[in-house]
Amino acid sequence: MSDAATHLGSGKVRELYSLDEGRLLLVTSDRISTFDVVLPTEIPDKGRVLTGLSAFWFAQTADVVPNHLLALRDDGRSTECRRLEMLPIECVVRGYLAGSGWKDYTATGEVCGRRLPEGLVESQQLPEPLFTPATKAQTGHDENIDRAAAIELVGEERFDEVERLSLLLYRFASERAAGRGIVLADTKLEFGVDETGQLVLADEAFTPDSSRFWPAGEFEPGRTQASFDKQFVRDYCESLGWDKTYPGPELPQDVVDGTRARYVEAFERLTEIPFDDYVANPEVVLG
Ligand code: PZK
Repeated sequence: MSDAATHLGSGKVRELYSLDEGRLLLVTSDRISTFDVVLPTEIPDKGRVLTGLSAFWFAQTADVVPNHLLALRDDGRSTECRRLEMLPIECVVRGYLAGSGWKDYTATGEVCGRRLPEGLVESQQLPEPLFTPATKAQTGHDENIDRAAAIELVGEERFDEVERLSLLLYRFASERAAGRGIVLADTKLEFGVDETGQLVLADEAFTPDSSRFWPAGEFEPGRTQASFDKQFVRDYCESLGWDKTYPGPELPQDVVDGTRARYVEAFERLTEIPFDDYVANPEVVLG
């Protein structure tokens, strides 16, 4: 890292630094969270998998929308990014009914002010992908908001633009994932605006931390789906009867190894690049 870098902030598993006036450094750790708690045990290479996948999707979608990626560092876990003015909404797209979308639907029959058909079951594929924006909560959970509330935050023109781009990006990534045995149930995208007023895709894109990845072979509507990446961790935590408050449990070696293998498998299925090739030269994901 540049010795002049100053720490700007921390996500649950990532750190953000300032490199200079126009550039940031985003570092993705090997930390893992489950049930919203960061665990004391790391998953080796998880940060590299997430960084490599994100860079892969940025490269694949560069003709759909410009993105913030400037450079992928040799460590495979840090990226230099353009510094943007971030929009104050999370751009969520849901192709399937899970998480807060399912919860809101069972309570109201709606998600983000959009009425859905009656009788849908948990994890069911929606008639078409839905753009379901949310506010960015500083602490606690993001709150789903309707079109009018999102327009209050970003303006109607920007709203229409991020809705169109988010749906295009989701369709692109979910089609590729489906062909490789992964259901991309939903995803969270973040956009910023550059000095010329252009919309730019930022943050991470189509990683298992920003999206729900489900193994297609086990998909079965009417129940909660297994997570492609975190299921061993969840099952182990459930087996302990842990109350899901801080601090979380240490993970045993077999859970660590199995989970690492699932992250690497997701990387290799989606990119069709051997993970060892990425470690040797991260730029292989840039095409
Ligand atoms: C930015 N975050 C969230 C991510 C954290 C926090 N290109 C950009 N320009 C300006 N700001 C951001 C970005 C990006 N990406 C992203 N907060 C600000 C975040 C990772 C770690 F601590």
